[in-house]
This record gives sequence, structure tokens and C-alpha cells, in this order.
Amino acid sequence: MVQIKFMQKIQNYINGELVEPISKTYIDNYNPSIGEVYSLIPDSDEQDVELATKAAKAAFPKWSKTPKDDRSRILQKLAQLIEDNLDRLAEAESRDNGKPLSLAKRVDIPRAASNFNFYATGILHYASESHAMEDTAINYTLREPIGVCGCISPWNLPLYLFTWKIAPALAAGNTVVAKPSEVTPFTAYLLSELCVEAGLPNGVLNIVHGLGHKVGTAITKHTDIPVISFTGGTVTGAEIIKIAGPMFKKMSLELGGKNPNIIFDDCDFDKALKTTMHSSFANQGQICLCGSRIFVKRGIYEKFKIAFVEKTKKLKVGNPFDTDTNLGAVVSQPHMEKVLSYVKLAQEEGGTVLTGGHQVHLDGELQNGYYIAPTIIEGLTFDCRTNQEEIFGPVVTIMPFDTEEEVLMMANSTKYGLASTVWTQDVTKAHNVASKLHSGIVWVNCWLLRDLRTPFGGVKNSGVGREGGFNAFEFFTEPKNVCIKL
Ligand code: TXE
Repeated sequence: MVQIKFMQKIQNYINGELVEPISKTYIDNYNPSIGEVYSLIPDSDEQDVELATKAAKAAFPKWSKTPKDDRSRILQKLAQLIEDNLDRLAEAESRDNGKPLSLAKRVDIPRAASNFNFYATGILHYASESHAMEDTAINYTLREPIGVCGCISPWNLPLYLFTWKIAPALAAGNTVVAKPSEVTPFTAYLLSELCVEAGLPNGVLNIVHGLGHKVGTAITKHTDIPVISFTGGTVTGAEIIKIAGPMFKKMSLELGGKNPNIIFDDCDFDKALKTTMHSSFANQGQICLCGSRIFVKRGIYEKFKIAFVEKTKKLKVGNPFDTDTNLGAVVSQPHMEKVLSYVKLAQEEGGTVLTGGHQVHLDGELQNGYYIAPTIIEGLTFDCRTNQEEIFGPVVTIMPFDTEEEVLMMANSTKYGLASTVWTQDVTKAHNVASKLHSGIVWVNCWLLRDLRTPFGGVKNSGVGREGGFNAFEFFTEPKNVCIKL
């Protein structure tokens, strides 16, 4: 007998209601840990974006004039509801994305709650400038919400990055049309249910699910959406600029990375090693901040390499729901194939795989899941494709260096410039190297230590603009200078 599985249908969230896509068509949503379809995503199109935008536009006048204390209270309530639903949301995130449940519980979902709390309270402290011209005049700057903001987010940290955009946009008094990644839509859907429970007024946040080239493009080109906040691939970022640039939309683009880890011989060896394990393989290497090129001072290169390979071999690739799993599944079959194609390329380019380099086949119901062994490659030149292009998986390269000048040249050689990590006990060296690195973020003797007040973003092809702290409020508001002659 053929067993018919119940497929949960995700719904759009438009004008305060959970609704079907107008076309009534759906696309498959995979659970990457078992390689099977387990729910259905609305295959929305520009008609749904139109409805969502209309709702957001209609809600804007009232929401933008709602006292910030009231907006803050509603968003804090949403944060509380996320915390109350931690287990349910973490399980959904792990099932949808393949990441270890322990990681979703410890990082993704608590951070989604923090995003709302941080911006809901931040707006209460946000003040604008005043410039006095002695006895002549006084200038003051109004910071006004802009209107309907388009927020488009990726699959690697689904609820974490979705809320990182939505929270400041709403706190600042804008309304939002948001699109989560079609690869990991589930927690955004659960969030829409929580918005209803929190009492978010209708139309203030609208979530339209579907494909990038349909929903994403419709948001990007909509004439009533003057602001686009996007996180995703650099190629997609360029497509967005092509459409939104000539429309003079305000844009914040957080794109890819090819981040260097620079390990000097005067570092705290054990700490550098432990943290490099995290920065290489956390979330299966699918964090734009992961360090994927590891440069080690020649004097400690062999010692570091041996210890790094030994520890990596002990990592457990397994069921994301097991508490002792270090790496779960990568997000999709095409992504797994892309990552493995880079291992092949690395070998063609003369690299040696020290550990990993292959798909991992697990047993039972996990046998069709998308698992990759954590991989370390050596013997590559800094300028080969493997060392220049973003792989976005559990694959890192390791290379020795001799001088500060040489390592800076190699670290800065890619088209990206998101984050860098430097390991040294010498403060002067740390300052010097940090100042010469071409990247938006430099971590010294740590990695992914985040203070939400700090500017977040990259240089070169890693993006345009900064998120985080008051930078986000500056992006999601329009300054207007008023000059009054005395
Ligand atoms: O991202 P996309 P993908 C990198 C990583 C990865 C590559 C591609 O290297 O392998 O990007 O990943 C929506 N107009 N990063 O294909 O396509 C899409 O539906 C408007 C780095 O998943 O950029 C999704 O919601 N929107 C990264 C979002 O854009 C469009 C995180 C991101 O998807 C669109 C993820 C279009 N034309 C991947 N096309 C990071 N910086 O953290 C797609 N989208």
C-alpha cells in the first residue's frame, strides 16, 4: 500500500492573515538530513507581492506615527514569544536547514529573540543630531521612517538573519514586505504565527514565500518599495543592484566572503586551534563569517596542521538531532554538489586533501541526506580558484607564510572583504595587521564574538552598507535637516 504522507503547507502572511498564494501552487521543501520533501512552500509571484505591498503601504501611516514606546512593547512581546517557543523553533530550524539542533537552540533562535529585543529597546535610545551656528541659526536633523522596506534573506542562518533585518526596520517605524529563502522557509512561517499572537497590527509585516527570481525580483522592482535590505550571494546582489540602482532605491547588501585566518607563531596555540575548529566548520561552514583560508606562520605550521587535522578527524558528522553531532547536513543537494565540486577543483589545482573531501553516507533514514566530511586542503597557491572563490561549506585550505607583508598580500588578494581573524599576543602587531586588512570586521584572538551595537558588513564584493546598532536605524530612516534662522 502506498503511504501518503501529510505535507504541511506553509502560508504567506499578508495583512495580518495566513493566506495561500494567489496561484494556489506550491514548491517542495526538503529536509536535508534525510533528503526528502516534508512540506510545501507557496510558489508566490508578483501578484502576492502586490497584495503584500498594498497592505504594508496602507499600514505605514499609522505604524510610523505609533509612539515608539508602543512599537517597542509589541516587538519585545514578539521577542518573548520567540523565547517561549525556543524548542519548537529550534527543531523546525534544524529540520529545515540540516544544522545541529544544539546549534539552533544555542545560537539561531536565541539570537532571533535578541534581534527583536535589541532593536525594540534601541529605538528608545535613538536620537538625532543638532548643529548650532552660533547666533545665526540652529539645524536639527529629523530621522523619519521611510515607508515599505523589502527584506530578502538567505538560508544559512534563516530566522537569525531574517529578524536581523525586520526588527530594525519595524522598530524605526517602517512597514515591511519580507522574503525568507525558499530553501529554509519554515521558521519565518512560524514567526508569522507569533506576530499574530503578539498583536502586531495588520500589514505592518508581510511575509511572501517563494523563489528568488519571482518574489525577490518583484520586491526589488516594486515602485512602492524604496528600500532593499538583502543578504545572500554576491551574484544575486549584483542582480539586485542592476534593478534597484537605476530606481535610486536605498540598498544594504550583505554578500559573500572568503575570510582569512592569520595565525602568528606568538599566538595562544590551544585557543587558536580550538577557535579555528569553530570558524572552519560551525554550521557546516555555511556562515558568511567562517574563515576558509587559514594562514599559519611557517615556524608552527606543521605543529598546527597536525593538531588541526587530528581534531577535525574526531568531529562527528551525524543526525542533526543527536546532541553529540558536530556537523549536520549541508542545506541542499545542489549545494552539496557545489561544495564537493570545489574539492575536485582543489585537487586539479594541485591541492592535497589532508582529511575529508567526500560525501558522508549515514545509515537508516539518513542515508539520502546531504552530509560532507569536514575537509582540510593544503598545497594550494593563494591565487588559485579554490582560494579565491566562496565555497560556503565545511572545506578550508591551510597555507604557511613567512612575513607579515606576505600574509597581508595573500589575505587581501580576493575580491571579497567581509571578516578576518588574527591570532597573536603582540598588541602592536594586532593593531598593525588589523589596520591593513581589507575587511569590514577583524577579530583578534577570537571569532564571531558579536556585540550587536557594532557595524556589521563588508568591503569590496562582500557588500554595500553596514547593519548593526544605530547603523541599521540610519539605514532604515531618512535624515531631514531643518535649518531655523534665529
Ligand atoms: O543565495 P541567493 P543562494 C552565498 C554562498 C552560496 C551562494 C548562493 O556562496 O553558495 O551565495 O546561495 C533570494 N532577486 N551565500 O543561491 O540566491 C533568494 O530567494 C532578489 C552567502 O541560496 O543569493 C534568497 O531569499 N532576490 C550568504 C536570497 O535571495 C533573489 C548566505 C539569497 O539567495 C534573487 C547565503 C533575485 N534575482 C548564500 N535570486 C551570506 N552572505 O551569508 C535569489 N534571491
